[in-house]
Amino acid sequence: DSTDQLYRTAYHFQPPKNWINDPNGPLIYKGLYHLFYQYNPKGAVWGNIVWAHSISTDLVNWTPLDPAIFPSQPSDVNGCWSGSATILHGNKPAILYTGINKFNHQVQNIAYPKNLNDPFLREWIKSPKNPLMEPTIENKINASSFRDPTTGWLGKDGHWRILVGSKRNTRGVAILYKSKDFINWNKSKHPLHSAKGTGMWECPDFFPVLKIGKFGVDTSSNNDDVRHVLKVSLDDKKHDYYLIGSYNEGKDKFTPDHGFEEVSSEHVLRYDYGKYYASKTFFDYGKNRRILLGWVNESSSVADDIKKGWSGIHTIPRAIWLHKSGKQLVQWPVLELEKLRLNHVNLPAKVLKGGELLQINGITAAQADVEISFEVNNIRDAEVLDKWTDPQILCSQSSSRKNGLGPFGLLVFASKGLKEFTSVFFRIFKHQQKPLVLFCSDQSRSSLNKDNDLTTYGTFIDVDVLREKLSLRSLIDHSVVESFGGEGRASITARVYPTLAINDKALLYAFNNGTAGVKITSLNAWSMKKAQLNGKL
Ligand code: DQQ
Repeated sequence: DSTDQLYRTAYHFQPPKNWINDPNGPLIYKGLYHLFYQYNPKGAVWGNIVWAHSISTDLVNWTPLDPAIFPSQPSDVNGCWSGSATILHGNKPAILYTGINKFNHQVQNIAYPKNLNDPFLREWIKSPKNPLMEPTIENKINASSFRDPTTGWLGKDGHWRILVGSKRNTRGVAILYKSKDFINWNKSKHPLHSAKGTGMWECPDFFPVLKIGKFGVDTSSNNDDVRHVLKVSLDDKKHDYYLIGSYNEGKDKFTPDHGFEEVSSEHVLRYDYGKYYASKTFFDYGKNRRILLGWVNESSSVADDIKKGWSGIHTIPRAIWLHKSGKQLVQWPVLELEKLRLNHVNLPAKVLKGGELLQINGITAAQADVEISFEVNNIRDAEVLDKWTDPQILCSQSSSRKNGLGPFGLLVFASKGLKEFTSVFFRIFKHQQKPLVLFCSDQSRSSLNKDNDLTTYGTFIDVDVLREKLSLRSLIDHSVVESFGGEGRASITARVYPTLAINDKALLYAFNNGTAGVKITSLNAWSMKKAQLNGKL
C-alpha cells in the first residue's frame, strides 16, 4: 500500500521496483542520453545482475527500455557486472563489461548495438570473441578481483587504452590494456597506477579535465590544457576517491600530485562525503560538459528494503570540472534540474542570531531545492582547533548548541516540535590563525526508527570565508538529502527515513546554533515537481 512507498523519490532516479546499484556505460547518442545500471529483475536485494536501460533527453526525465545486457553466453552466465561505453570511429558505441563466467571467474566482454539507426539502441549483440580479457596462469590476475572496465581513450599512436580494476594481495591496482582494434587486447607490463593497502579498486574512471574553466573534454583529449583524474571506488571503505595528476601518454604513466597512500589524510579527496559509490563520468559532447553519475545505497535495514520492494537510487547527474586552485574538482547538479523548480520563495538578507531558528514556508519541504548563502566578517568568536581532527568526528559532536561561529545551516525533514530532523550545516574554527570550515550532514535525529544507519558525515571545505560567501544547496527528496557546500566544492549525500516529517508534515528551517550571529545574504527555495523517472515513450 501507499504508506510502504513514503520514501520513493520524486526526482532522483529509480526504477519502479527492485534493487539497483552502479550506473553503467552512460553515453549520448544521436541527441539521446543513455543510462544503464546494475539491476536485479527479481527482487530488492543484490543478485541476478543485468544491465537495465533508460533513455532521456535532459538527464532528469527518463524512459525505461528492456534490459540491454543480460546473461546469455558462457562468458557471462553468472552475471553482467559493471562496465563502460566508448564511442568508436564512425560514431559507433561499444560497451565493455565484466561477465561472471561459468567458473565464476571475472572476465571482460564486449557488446555492440544491433542497429545503429535505432537512436534508442534497444538491442545489444555480444561478440563471439568474448571474453576479450580473462585471468590466466600466465598473467597472474586474481579471478575474483578483475572487473569494471573503463571508457577507452585513444592515444596519438592509434592505440586504445582501458583500465580494469583489480588487486594483488591488498594492493589496489588499475590494470592497463591496449588495443589497435578494440577487440584484441594486450595487458601492459605496468599498471597505470596502484597503491599498497588500499584493497580492491572497483569501478575505476580515468579522464582529462581542463586546467581552466568548466567545460568538459573528450576522454581521449591530452595536451597542455588538461590534467588527468583517476577515481577508484575502494571496496574496503565503500567510498569514491580521486587523484589529480599528470598523464604521460608515451610512457603510459600517471603521476598524481598526491598518492592514495594518504587515504584518510586531508590530501585524498572524495566526490561525496556521504553515501555515494561506484560513480562514473562521461563526456557529453552535445553540451561540452563532463557528467558524473553515482549510486546511493539505502540506509534502511534489508528487511525494510524487502518490505518496500526496492533499494538504491542515483544522485542527480552532476557536471564536474577542475577548481581554479587546481587542487580539487567542483561538482554541480545539471542545470536541466532547475526546470522542476516551482513556488519560488526568496527571503530578504538578515542576520541569524545565536540560537535563532527561522522557518522557511511556502514550499513542499519534503520535495524541494534550497540555496542559502552566509557571510562571515571575522573569526573573533570562532572556536580554536589546535590540532587536525577527523572532520566526521567533529561533525558528530557539532549540531547541538555551541560556543562560537556555528553550527549554522539548514534543518531539513524537520517534524513539528523537532522530534525528527536532519541538519546540514557549517561550523567555523580558527586553526593556525586562519578560518577552517567544517561542512556536515547529521542524520542522528533524522528518524524515530533507529533501525536505520544514522551515521553523521562531514568534511573540511576549502572556502576562504573572510573573502567569499559560504553557500549551501540541498536537494531534498523524501528519503534523500543531496547537499553541496561552497558552490560544489564538497558534496554530502544522505539517506533518511523520517516517520513524522513526511510529505506535508515535513518542515524546513534555517538555524544558527552558535553564539555569534551570522548574516544570511540570500535564501532561495523551491518546491520541486515530480520528474518522469519511468515515463512512457
Ligand atoms: N558492483 C558491480 C561490480 C562492481 C561493484 C556488481 C561496485 O562490477 O565492482 O554489481 O559496486
